[in-house]
Amino acid sequence: MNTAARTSTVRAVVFDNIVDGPTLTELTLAAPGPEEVEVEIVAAGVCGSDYHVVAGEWDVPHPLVLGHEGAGIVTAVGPDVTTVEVGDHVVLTWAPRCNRCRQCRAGRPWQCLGVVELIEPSGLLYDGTTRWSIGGEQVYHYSAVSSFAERVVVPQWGAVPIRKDAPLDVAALLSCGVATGVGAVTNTANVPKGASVAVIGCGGVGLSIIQGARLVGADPIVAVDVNPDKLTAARQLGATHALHVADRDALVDLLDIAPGGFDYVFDAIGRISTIEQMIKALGIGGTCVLVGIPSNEATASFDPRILSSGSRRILGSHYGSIDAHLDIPRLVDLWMEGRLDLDTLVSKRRPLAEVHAAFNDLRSGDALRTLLVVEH
Ligand code: COD
Ligand code: ZN
Ligand code: ZN
Repeated sequence: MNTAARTSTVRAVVFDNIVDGPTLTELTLAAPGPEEVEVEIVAAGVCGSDYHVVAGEWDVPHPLVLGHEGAGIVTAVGPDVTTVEVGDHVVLTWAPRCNRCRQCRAGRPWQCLGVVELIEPSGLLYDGTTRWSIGGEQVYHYSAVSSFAERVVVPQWGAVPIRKDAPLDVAALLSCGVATGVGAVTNTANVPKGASVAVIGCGGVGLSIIQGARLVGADPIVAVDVNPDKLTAARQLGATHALHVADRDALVDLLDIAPGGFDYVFDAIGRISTIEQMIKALGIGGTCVLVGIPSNEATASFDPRILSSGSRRILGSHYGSIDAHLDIPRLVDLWMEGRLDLDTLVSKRRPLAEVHAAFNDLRSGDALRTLLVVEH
């Protein structure tokens, strides 16, 4: 049933330029169109890609409403919606499959071409328009999520229904960082029990890789970071070894722990010099999984013979190769069973009005994850 008929006024965090920075503003939100749903946001996680935008490092259509991690409750549905109903609890995903493209048809919705070719570059929804405006001027969506807001309109496949007994504030973390990290282990690399694993970079994504490695029974699980606080969290979440690499060569220490090299190494930084070290840390038959995205035009070098002569592999992992509608509810179950720890990842909770402080938490490395909790 189509429950949508109205346009409403909503407070949301808008970003236009680095001088003004992110600003909490009143906007007009149009009703959901065909195959779209309206969601009242309970909480939004502040993740690295939001920071790249406000730091002026990524050029995206603007002004835009920030945020790409969030969870909430469906408040209205547009025509032809088949996936959710009003009242459903949902986790938002920035990969709202089009169900039509070659990647979707091949069962790879995390690589949906509709998202890559239309949603991300245009800042619009699938019909080529935006639901956001201020005084008649259009404001863009961010990856069809824009979760730093009281309410949003998203494509129906951008709202993943989850069980209603799961706390919706913490569930917001499942939108991006946790799914990206755990999925890199369970889906992209399919790490088997007993495999040796090293993870370089223990932010929200790297810590989720560590949790994924613990869930599949990897051993040892070596966490590598420059920040000792991140290593403390890594130990808590399943790392068997922690390497602080402030002024040392991680490679030497890594090979002390696994003299023949590792079965799996994960990069969760996107830094060329560490990626090159990780490739050198691979054992025979080992796999290097690249999760971080380096800066534009960066290139890495490696000796190609180590791949062919030792059956080594380099894999790219985008959004943990997850099918959001299958894997996010599974992650919720693991969390509710006490097997996946999300609460340790939440360092701070702030209202939308403290969005500047929330970005400072991310920039300074003081917080694992800050949740923006929306007061209704
Ligand atoms: N050696 C070891 N650790 C380091 C080094 C170094 N030289 N430099 C930085 N680190 C550590 C930092 O101390 C920090 O703990 C960690 O690396 C990076 O973590 P965060 O908190 O800055 O970032 P995350 O975990 O939220 O995200 C990391 C990514 C690499 C995944 C992210 O930056 C990225 O590239 N995102 C794009 C890819 C992606 O999947 N995006 C999905 C949407 S966000
Ligand atoms: Zn993210
Ligand atoms: Zn598609």
